Amino acid sequence: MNSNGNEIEKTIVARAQELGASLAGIASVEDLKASPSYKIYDKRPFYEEYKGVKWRTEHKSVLVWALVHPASEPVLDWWSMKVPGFNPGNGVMRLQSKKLRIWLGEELGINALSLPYQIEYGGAFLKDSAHLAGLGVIGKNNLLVTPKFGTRVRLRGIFMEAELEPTGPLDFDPCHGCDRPCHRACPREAFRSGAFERALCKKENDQRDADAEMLDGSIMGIAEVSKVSKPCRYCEFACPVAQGASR
Ligand code: B12
Repeated sequence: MNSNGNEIEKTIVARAQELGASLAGIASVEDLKASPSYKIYDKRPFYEEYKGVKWRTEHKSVLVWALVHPASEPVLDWWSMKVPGFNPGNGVMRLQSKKLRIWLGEELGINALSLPYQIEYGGAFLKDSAHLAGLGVIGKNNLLVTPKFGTRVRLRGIFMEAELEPTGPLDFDPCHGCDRPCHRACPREAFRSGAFERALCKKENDQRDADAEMLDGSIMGIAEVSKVSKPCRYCEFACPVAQGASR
């Protein structure tokens, strides 16, 4: 525990929750740099636009939060180029991010940077961040599994110019003893080797992009009709953890 007794960390987490975060926590950027995704991605980036991460020395901590995406609200996850943030869930989280960044500066004097979603445009690996911050752990479905909402959450992050005490990781082992319905649920058998194979998962989601349909703006919370694709959620919905809280 640091000398302030974790008061700042608690205040920041509480503020994120007041602004609508379902879960929130803090990780150290130093730990994030050493996390598995960065090790792999720098050697083998998936997107041509990715030119490596420009870590700024002032960015010491990352605030990461989750928004529950229950099965009953599928639209939160649907993609349209016309929706701010590309899907309604991201739209909500972008606004939360802006409010948190301004609040951090004005109330706590902490300079902060709202992170974009995409890695290739300067985003951070959010599952690794959330694991380190104690929101949950990475499960056998390759997703963050949280004790409170299972995998049915979406993530967002902010870099902060302050050395803060990490709020995680968590002592939680939800996949132990589970017979992996997530693996069996995949329509492309992306877990056939026992581990997640991105190319197979991507095929399914690329097909769903190709099958995008024109939907009325009222469904997506915008004024006009737009082309909408519905990303796959089979591995997520199959996870038995906390289903009752994210139905
Ligand atoms: C590109 C991307 C995709 C691509 C590629 C997926 C991939 N995993 O490579 C595609 C389109 C295929 C995709 C699919 C999906 N995605 Co996606 N995706 C992303 C994005 C933008 C970057 C992920 C990435 O490139 N990872 C890099 C590669 C190297 O890592 P990885 O495969 O994820 O695996 C690493 C981690 O698991 C980590 N790890 C494993 N064990 C451990 C243990 C510890 C201790 C730590 C610290 C880390 C760690 O190390 C692995 C690498 O070795 C993130 C958003 C973000 N900014 O982070 C969302 C994100 C990961 N996706 C998300 C979701 C929900 C999905 C889908 C369910 C589709 C959907 N409905 O949106 C599927 C699920 C696929 C799956 N089972 O992993 C959520 C995850 C939420 C959660 N609960 O975890 C994120 C965070 C976006 C969000 N809106 O919140 N995705």
